[in-house]
Amino acid sequence: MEYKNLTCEIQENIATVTLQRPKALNALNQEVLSELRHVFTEHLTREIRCVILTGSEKAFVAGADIKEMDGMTPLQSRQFARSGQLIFESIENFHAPVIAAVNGYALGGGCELALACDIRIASEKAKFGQPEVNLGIIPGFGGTQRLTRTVGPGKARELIYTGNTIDAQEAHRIGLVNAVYTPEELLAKSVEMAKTIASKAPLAVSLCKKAINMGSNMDISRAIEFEADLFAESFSSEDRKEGIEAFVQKRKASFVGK
Ligand code: CO8
Repeated sequence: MEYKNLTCEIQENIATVTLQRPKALNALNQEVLSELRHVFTEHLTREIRCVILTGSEKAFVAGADIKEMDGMTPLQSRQFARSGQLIFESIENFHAPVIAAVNGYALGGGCELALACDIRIASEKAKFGQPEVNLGIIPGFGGTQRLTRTVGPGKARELIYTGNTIDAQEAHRIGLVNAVYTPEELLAKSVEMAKTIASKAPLAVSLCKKAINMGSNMDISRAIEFEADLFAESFSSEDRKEGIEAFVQKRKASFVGK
């Protein structure tokens, strides 16, 4: 598929997906969403060990496309919300970690997209918010749930009810982002983290992601039992044999992802 609204560059086993609709601040219309779905579900293969998702020019994503939403019936808006939610779930459940390198505005659906990623790293210029109440609507791409699970209900309620925008430092303070860098450093620091992740046993990383994602929706006793199941799965891998042998032989492990 030829993408009109994003680019996807792959270097070794790290993919960088850049949203490229700068004239509309990378707002998510149906075409952008469909390209995002394609890249995560069909284009990127099992060889990929980490993905960096970022935006071109001054925005990460300024939200769902307000102009496109304007013409929708309530039923169409529900279908649009639902299809976006399923695409975000495919990012959340992608086999390898996804780092959101938030370069600028991450508002509404843009903040929700960043929340569907495993880790958020922000530029000093990034701005976050759920401004939907300014438009008479609510977050519809998972924001009421993922923001609450990420920063806790107190801060999530404040951001969602007021529609206020916060800067990168405040997003860092409340745990919405892991780190803040200058705009010039953002991608290099994201690649550095991606390379660290990509150097680890890929199946183990993938199972960690599954344990965290699925376990957080279970009660604690079921969740830790689920962790034991996945632990046994990692224990039966070739990479476990290699990792432990390499430790004993005092050499660097070479992982194959099996
Ligand atoms: N949708 C469509 N176009 C947009 C959007 C958007 N979300 N954001 C910006 N644009 C467009 C502008 O209309 C403008 O286009 P044009 O040049 O043709 O007039 C262009 O991008 C540049 O924007 P501005 O001139 O406004 O740039 P500024 O630097 O002055 O302002 C802001 C930047 C503050 C980010 C401002 O553009 C803004 O407030 N944007 C809207 C932010 C917003 O409200 N986002 C939430 C949208 S709702 C949402 O995301 C719901 C998600 C769930 C949907 C569920 C499915 C139904």
